[in-house]
Amino acid sequence: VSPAALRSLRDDLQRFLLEYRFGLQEIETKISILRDEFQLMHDYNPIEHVSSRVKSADSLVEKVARKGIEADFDSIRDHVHDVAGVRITCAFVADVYRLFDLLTAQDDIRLLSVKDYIAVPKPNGYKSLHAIVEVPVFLSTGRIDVPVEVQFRTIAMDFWASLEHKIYYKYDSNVPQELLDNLRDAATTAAELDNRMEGLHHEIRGGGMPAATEEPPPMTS
Ligand code: 0O2
Repeated sequence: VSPAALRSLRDDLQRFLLEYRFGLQEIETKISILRDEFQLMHDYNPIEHVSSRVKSADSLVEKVARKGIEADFDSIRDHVHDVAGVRITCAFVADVYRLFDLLTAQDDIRLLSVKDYIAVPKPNGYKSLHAIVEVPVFLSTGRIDVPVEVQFRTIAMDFWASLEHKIYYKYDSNVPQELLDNLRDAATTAAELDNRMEGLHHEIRGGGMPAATEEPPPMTS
């Protein structure tokens, strides 16, 4: 491959990833506005922490191989919907669903799919609410709609997921059964803690915030 061809490939990759970075910025702004408004109007902050990332080239290559799809930009665009990812960590489960509702109800957001691993946890104990949303980004060349994966979870779910992730990598996916059983137990304990803390919070605030949606979002994928 000539240096010119390599340079052109690098430029294409940068442009490709840039679109996702812009999509992230749009979602981050929306979340930050919701957070500020809640703080001001309700003297309450439903969001503990927000982090975001554009998938690394390595992780993208690994996913393309795992999914068995063509390694070209069009195919990645069509099949990999978590190139851009935002994680919103809340104190309470009710806030997780509330944030989901508020974000996905916005006019310019299109909800592409939902995986509710809170209502139906993964067999290993993993809990989180995942949504793939499409957000418009306006470039000099016109509008593009960028998919962004938004993960909503509680602090306890986040604590569990980050430890599980570390263990999974430490054992190179071959985690001993005893550890897997322990992790599942810990997920149950984390869920119990979430329930207790939410109960305490309600007692203190007397229901404080306006009621959250009772129904979990419909499952799609
Ligand atoms: P990273 O490094 O976080 O980006 P699909 O695309 O729907 O075919 P996928 O991508 O497995 O399949 O979808 P899913 O189930 O929505 O999971 C996407 C992300 O959720 C993962 O991204 C993780 O961030 C997180 N996740 C899912 N399951 C688990 C789990 O069991 N444990 C932990 N710790 N995290 C999980 P990536 O791309 O795997 O990794």
